Amino acid sequence: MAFIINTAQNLHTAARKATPIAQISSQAKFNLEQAYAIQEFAMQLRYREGEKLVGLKMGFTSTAKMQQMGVHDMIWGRLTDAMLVQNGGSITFSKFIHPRAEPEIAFKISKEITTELTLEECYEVVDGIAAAIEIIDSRYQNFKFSLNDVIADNCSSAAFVVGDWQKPEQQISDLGMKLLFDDAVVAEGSSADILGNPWLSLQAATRLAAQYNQPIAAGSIILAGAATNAEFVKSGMQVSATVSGFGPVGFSVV
Ligand code: OOG
Ligand code: MG
Repeated sequence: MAFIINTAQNLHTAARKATPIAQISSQAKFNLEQAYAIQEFAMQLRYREGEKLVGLKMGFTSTAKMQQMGVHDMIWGRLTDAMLVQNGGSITFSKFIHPRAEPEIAFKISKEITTELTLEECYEVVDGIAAAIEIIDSRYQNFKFSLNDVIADNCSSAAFVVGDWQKPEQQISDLGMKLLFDDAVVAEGSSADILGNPWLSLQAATRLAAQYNQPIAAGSIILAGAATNAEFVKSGMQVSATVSGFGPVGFSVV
């Protein structure tokens, strides 16, 4: 238990001070269950400082991301109100260690979810879909980690921006997705790269949330995972993403 508490505290401090730490797995052996326990404990530290859980994010749901980061499995993390950046707003570069942006799709949940849902049941609990950008910022030096390291670090979650919500009427299984820095496309993919269909990522989120006793409240936001590589942002930049058929989403880095 001391290992879990100390590690959670170190990760929390690293995030607050924007100062990276060494990979945990280079110093200690720990398993997947312990990794999620560290994540949960570190979240308790955020909640104690007043942050509120507003949703969940899925990670490594595309092969592009798995290959970029050298990992082999899906992961999930927690999003708080303090991470939510207004669409068109800004992030302060100095509050991050080495932030990267990635284009995503977000779901808005209309009813509390406490059990694993089927794909058909997922359609019944979503009342909005939007283009989104996730800003990830590993608390580990050089953005290097094992699967358990990144889980413990709340899956590198740091900030996210969501575009205008649209009713979940259109097909989203094969939409063009782009990430742009100052109007130049820096990464491009398709929503089909997200497990073949982003709805399957939401379904996986319900399975994992149920398995880890994390209810998904009505009003929660679920990020389905990036369709492309994540790219490093710099201060002074305008970052945006497009998902065809959806409204634009973007922010500036100051
Ligand atoms: C972990 C987060 C992965 C995604 O969308 O695949 C993730 C990382 O790459 O640091 O958010
Ligand atoms: Mg992501």
